[in-house]
Amino acid sequence: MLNEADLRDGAAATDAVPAAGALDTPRTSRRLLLGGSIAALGLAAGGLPRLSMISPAAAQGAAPAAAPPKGPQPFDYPGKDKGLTLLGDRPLVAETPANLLDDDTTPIAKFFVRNNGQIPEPIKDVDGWQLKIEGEVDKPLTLTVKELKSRFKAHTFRMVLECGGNGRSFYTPAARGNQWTNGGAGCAEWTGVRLADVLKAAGLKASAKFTGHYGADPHLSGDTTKDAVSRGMPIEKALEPHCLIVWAMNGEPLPHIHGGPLRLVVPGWPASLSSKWLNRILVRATPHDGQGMGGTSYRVPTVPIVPGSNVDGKTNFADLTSMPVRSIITAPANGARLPAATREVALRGAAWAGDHEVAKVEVSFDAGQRWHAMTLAKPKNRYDWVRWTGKVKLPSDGYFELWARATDSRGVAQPHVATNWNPQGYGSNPLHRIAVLVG
Ligand SMILES: Nc1nc2c(c(=O)[nH]1)N[C@H]1C(S)=C(S)[C@@H](COP(=O)(O)O)O[C@H]1N2
Ligand SMILES: [Mo]
Repeated sequence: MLNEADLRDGAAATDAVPAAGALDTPRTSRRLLLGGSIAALGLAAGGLPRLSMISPAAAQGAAPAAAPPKGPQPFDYPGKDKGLTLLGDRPLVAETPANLLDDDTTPIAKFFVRNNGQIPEPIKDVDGWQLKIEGEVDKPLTLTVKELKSRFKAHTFRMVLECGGNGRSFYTPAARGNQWTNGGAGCAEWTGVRLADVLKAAGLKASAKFTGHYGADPHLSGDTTKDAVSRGMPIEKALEPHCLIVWAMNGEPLPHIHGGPLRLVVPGWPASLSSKWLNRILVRATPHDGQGMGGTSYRVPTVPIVPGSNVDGKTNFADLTSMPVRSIITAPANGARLPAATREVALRGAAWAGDHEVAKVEVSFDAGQRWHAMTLAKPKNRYDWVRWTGKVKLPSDGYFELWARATDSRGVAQPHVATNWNPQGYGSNPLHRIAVLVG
């Protein structure tokens, strides 16, 4: 039963440190460094990443303090941009700061990394890598990458891949898991064959209602009886023409860290469905029960719960399917200092909306009192993100926050604060906020 104490506990938990095991997260650094001005807005501090880039002291010309005691850790990995933020090293997880998502197509070097288990040994015989299709099919198949390439038609689509937990750090109280800001997403050109074509080649039985996906990465503990992650979806989603089994990313062989030789790309839904190092698809009559299915994993309340509640997800919870609408400002960067007397500020960004389309993107420089429409570019194909551009005209020099808000094709906009709190923090999409200082 709900009582006042529950509510107070929830509020008190606001300052809880992130889940054990997480490194120093952006959330932590925000808590240490945010000034009073953000609190005065009455919004969760989590809404504004790394505002500390403009501290009052720095603005007054004081030398910036030596490295803050805690803060985002740079990501040092072969082929990856050092500007990515390390969220955890066991398993290896890194997100892309919004200003590094300024390319129309996210370069591999800037693409976020999320692992649940250990990273498998590099694979030498890429063409010989095998994928099994089993379960509720007439003819179970074992296909090598070479056979996939020769037997089926290849397609290339530019599509967003987004972690189900993207935006998690904006929840109050903190939800369990990697404290993503908005950087658990990227948009790449994926080349491969349609999952539907491969499933049809195996022959779906009338009982084929769900899939279960398996990859070759060992469980974090090394326990060989467990999978690192193994998620699945309804067959209708699997049969969508944009669901691909891919071997190339941005025209290059799929990098090992992104699941090469072979991965699934299930666009619009949590990226945990997009199995890396893909070696088996099980077609099922019943919902999949692998690692990462059930309970509070990738599941959200169908009846909103009190933030901070300790629930098991067994009742009034459903799998997160379409990701919610989200926009990001990719230029200027949060913390940018613009020359004195700058009035017109050119903005660039991206927006996407899971299974839906982006209908509009607006920006406010006065904390949402007035909104200004941005211009949307045409996406290349379904599930591509929308790149947007526009300007705002600032009234004076000084400190401004720029807020971006996207609305999807159903008329659902990003909320001002993360909503529908759940224990593992899925589906958090408050509007994106950056700060700039003019003069
Ligand atoms: N085999 C395997 N596939 C996986 C994962 C994993 O841990 N193992 N993580 C999933 C999750 S939770 C995400 S968000 C995406 C991340 O893909 P990326 O590392 O290529 O960005 O991969 C998904 N596929
Ligand atoms: Mo994820």
